[in-house]
Amino acid sequence: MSLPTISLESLVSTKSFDKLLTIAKSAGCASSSCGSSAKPDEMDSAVWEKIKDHPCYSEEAHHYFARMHVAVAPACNIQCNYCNRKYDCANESRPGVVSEKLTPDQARRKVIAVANEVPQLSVLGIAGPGDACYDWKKTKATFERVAREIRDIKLCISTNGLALPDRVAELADMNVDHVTITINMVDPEIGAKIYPWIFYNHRRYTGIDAARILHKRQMLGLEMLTARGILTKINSVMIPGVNGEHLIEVNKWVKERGAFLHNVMPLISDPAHGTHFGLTGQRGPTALELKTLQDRLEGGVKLMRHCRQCRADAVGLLGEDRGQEFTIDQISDDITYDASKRKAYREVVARERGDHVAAKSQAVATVKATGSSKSLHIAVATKGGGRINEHFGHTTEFQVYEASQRGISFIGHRKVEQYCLGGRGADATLEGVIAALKGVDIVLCVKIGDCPKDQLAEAGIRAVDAYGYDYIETAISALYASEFGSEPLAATA
Ligand code: CLF
Ligand code: SF4
Repeated sequence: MSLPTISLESLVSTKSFDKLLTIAKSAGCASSSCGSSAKPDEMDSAVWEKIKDHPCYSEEAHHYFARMHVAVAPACNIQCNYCNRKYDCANESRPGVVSEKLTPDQARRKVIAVANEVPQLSVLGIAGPGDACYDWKKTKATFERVAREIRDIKLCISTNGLALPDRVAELADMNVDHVTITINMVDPEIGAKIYPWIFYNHRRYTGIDAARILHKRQMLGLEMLTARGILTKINSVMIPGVNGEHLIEVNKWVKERGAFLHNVMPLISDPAHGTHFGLTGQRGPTALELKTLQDRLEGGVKLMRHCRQCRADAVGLLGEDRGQEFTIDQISDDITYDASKRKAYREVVARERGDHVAAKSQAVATVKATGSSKSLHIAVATKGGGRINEHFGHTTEFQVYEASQRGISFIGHRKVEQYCLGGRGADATLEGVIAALKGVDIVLCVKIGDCPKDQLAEAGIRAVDAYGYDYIETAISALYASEFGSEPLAATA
C-alpha cells in the first residue's frame, strides 16, 4: 500500500500561493518510483507529449487534469436529428443544457480566471454551442487571445466536419493538436436518417445529397489532419436501429484514415428536448448495448470510455462541472494570468503519476497471477488523482472498473444523486444510488455508514472502506486476489 507524502487534494484546495509552494516543495521524494515516467512503453514519445495532460485523450490523464469549454461558437451549418438549436451542440454535449455564450474577449477573461483558480486546467476546448469550424472567426480569435497569455494550454476543438477542410491549415498554424470530428455514418443512406439538411457553399442540401457531401468532407478533413500530425478523436452517437451496427464500419474507415481515438456515445433522447428523435420516440441505447458495441470495437481504433458528454461551457475535471463558479459577471475586466498554481500542481503531479503507473503495473500483475478467469466489477468513490478519496454519501459519480485476466480497466461511470446532505442520508436517494450501481460487485470508498452498507449488501453489493486514499488499482487487485486467488481474505469493512 503506498501513501502519498502529499495530497493532490490539499494542493488543489489551498488558496494561498505560499502555502501551495511549501506543500509542493515539502513533498520531497518518497515515491517508490521516483523519476519513472507515466508514458506507456509502446507509445511514441511525440504522441505521449500531446496526450499526457489531455483528460479526454488519455484515460490516465483524466484523473489529474481538467478541461474547460468556452461557448463562443453558436452558429451551425447542419441539422442533426438529435439536436435542438435552443441547446448546445449535442455532438459533444448532453442535450438539454444551455451555455452562457461569450465573446472572444469574455472567453479570454474566463479562461484566465479558471487558470488562476483551478490548477488542474490543461485544455481549452471549443465545442459549440454550434460548430467551432463554421463559426470560425470567434473560435480563432478566442484561441489566439488565450494562447498569447497562457502558452502551455492545449487547444482543442470539436466539429461536425463539414467546414473542417477549410480550417485545417489555420488549426495547424495555431498549434491545435486535438480535433474531434463527430462521424455517425460512412453510408449516406444511413446519414440521411440522421441529418435532414446541411448548408454548404451558400446552399442548402437535403437527404442523401446532404449526407454524401457531409461524409466526403468528414473523410477529407480527417485525412488532412492525420497528414499534419494533428490527433483526431472521432465521436459517434450510437442510435439503435439507425447506426448501431454501422458504427463497426465507421470504426474501420476512421482507423484507415489515422484516427487516434473513437468515442461512441449513447444517444440521449427525450421528448422534452424537442429534438426530432426525441419527438418521434427514437430511443437511446441501454448501458449494456453500448458496452457490447464498445467491446466489439476493441482491436480497431482505440476506444475512449471515460467521456462524460459534458456541456459546451463545462469547467473542471471530467465528471465535475464548476462552471457556475466562473460566470462572466463574477470576473473582473482587468484580470491577469498568474501561472503559480498550475506550475506547482504540475510539479507534484509529475511525481505522483510515475508512482501511480508503477502501482498500477504491480496491481495488474497481482490480478494476473491469480490465474482466475472471473471478472469483478468495482465502483469507486473518487475526487480524482487516481485514488479512493471520497465518502460514499458525498459521491455524485462513481467510476467503474473491471478486473479480469485482461487487466484492470476503467469501463465507465455511474452518476448518482448525492446521498448524504448536511450529515443525513435520504432513503429515497439511497434507492436511486443502489439502482445506479446495478451489476457492480463491490463499492470502494473512504467511509460508509452501517445503514447504506447493509442496504447495499441486501442488493448484493459489498461496500469496502478499508483502502481509503490508496490507489484505485492497488485496492482492486487486493480485493481480486482475496476473492479469486489463494491469498487470505483482505480486510474489508
Ligand atoms: Fe472538450 Fe472534447 Fe476537447 Fe475534451 S470534451 S472539446 S476532447 S476538451 Fe471529453 Fe467532454 Fe467527452 Fe468531449 S469528456 S464530451 S470527449
Ligand atoms: Fe446541433 Fe451540433 Fe448537429 Fe449543429 S452539429 S445540428 S449544433 S448537434
